[in-house]
Amino acid sequence: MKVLVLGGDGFCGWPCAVNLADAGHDVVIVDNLSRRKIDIDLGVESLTPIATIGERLRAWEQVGGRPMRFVHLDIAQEYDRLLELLRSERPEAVVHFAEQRAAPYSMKNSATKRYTVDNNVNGTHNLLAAIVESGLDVHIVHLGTMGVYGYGSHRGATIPEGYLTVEVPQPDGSRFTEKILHPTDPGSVYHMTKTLDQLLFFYYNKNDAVRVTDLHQGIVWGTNTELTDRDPRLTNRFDYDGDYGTVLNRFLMQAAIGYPLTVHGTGGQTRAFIHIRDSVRCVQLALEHPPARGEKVKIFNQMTESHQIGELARKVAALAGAAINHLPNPRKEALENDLIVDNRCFIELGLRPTTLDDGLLAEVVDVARRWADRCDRSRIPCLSAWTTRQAEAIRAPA
Ligand code: NAD
Ligand code: USQ
Repeated sequence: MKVLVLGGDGFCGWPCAVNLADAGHDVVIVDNLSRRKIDIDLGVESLTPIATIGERLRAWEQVGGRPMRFVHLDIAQEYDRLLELLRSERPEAVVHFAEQRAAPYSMKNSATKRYTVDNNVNGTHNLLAAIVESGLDVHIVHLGTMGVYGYGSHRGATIPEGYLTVEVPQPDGSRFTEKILHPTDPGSVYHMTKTLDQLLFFYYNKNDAVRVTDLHQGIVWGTNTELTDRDPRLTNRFDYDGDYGTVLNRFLMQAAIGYPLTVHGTGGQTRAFIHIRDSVRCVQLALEHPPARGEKVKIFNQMTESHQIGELARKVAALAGAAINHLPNPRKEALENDLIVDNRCFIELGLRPTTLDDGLLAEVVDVARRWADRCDRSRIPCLSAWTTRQAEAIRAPA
């Protein structure tokens, strides 16, 4: 099928695009390369050396991949070009990765908060409005986040796949049951934009019958897939800096260079995880199992394991002989939370998860140690604070 991959030059989008091309789909990558520009602005680089998008596409063809095309376009700012692209390409599906995805970056200052809201909410809304204006029946597969459910206490309850069945007591003592979108509880401006995306999908699905699958993805770890390993120019990015690096990949890189693992607070926070190989597979499964016209938004929890951050640090430390450092937490988040997640939809569609035990050591040795000399240690600390109180705590002498 013809698929537009919005944000297809990014960490999740690039391996997804090559996987879809390899599976025989006709892929057009759409990206404004803003992620590469943010690296330049922040003065950081991916731990792995990454080729330009032009080099990536040439390399993909040279290793025998089905050719992909690239369109440089800002989906949040260039509505008319986006509409024209939909009209000329007439895709059956659009995979939407094109958002500012780092919580710490979104909390740096009012400029990054405003940019994150403008970019993410406008981009998603432009896509929906353009699909309606084009008159096409396009299936949107959107990368959302597990963070929409929030990381307070769920009191031991299992988080369902998007919808919650509630019983509403009436004044006369009777009750009725209703299926509602799970209440949202964002923990950063970035996560808040994802909760707004959910409402946009809900509305356009109700009003215009736009077909949407929203993937509530956990933290993605790992770097490459079998396909991006085929040629060094296909290598995926690996973020380790305090703004864009996510916790498990940061711990792996820190262990590889002998930097004490940066656990925020007690490390009692529990989060959901998924390997990049499984993330790519899930997107393909979602594309190949679209909702029917008129069906409500499909929501899948795209995660395979939950772990407490402190436990994760101990696992990586034991594996690679690293020390652990408990730091003041720059984020305003619960000291501890429970996280029991229903992820049956993907398992029933045939996902066979890559577990931490399968993949951790290979990631430390093959990627983090291999590129250790490219790491700028001064960029490891997380300096983006959620409130002035957190900012004072991280600046206070140890
Ligand atoms: P990324 O920053 O590496 O990739 C995003 C891509 O989108 C970049 O190439 C960027 O240039 C592009 N982009 C951003 N705004 C754009 C715009 N207005 N127009 C066109 N292109 C634009 O991020 P990622 O890690 O690949 O994440 C992709 C998606 O998956 C995001 O929506 C993110 O919220 C979601 N997600 C990521 C993770 C994770 O751990 N990385 C976990 C859960 C969900
Ligand atoms: N943390 C540490 N030490 C670090 C970095 C992070 O203890 O060095 C802690 C944080 O305080 C937090 C947890 O680890 O409690 C997760 O942080 P993270 O940066 O790995 O993940 P997060 O900010 O939640 O964001 C990432 C992606 C985002 C995606 C989200 C999925 O950047 O795009 O939406 O994971 S989820 O976490 O399920 O909401």
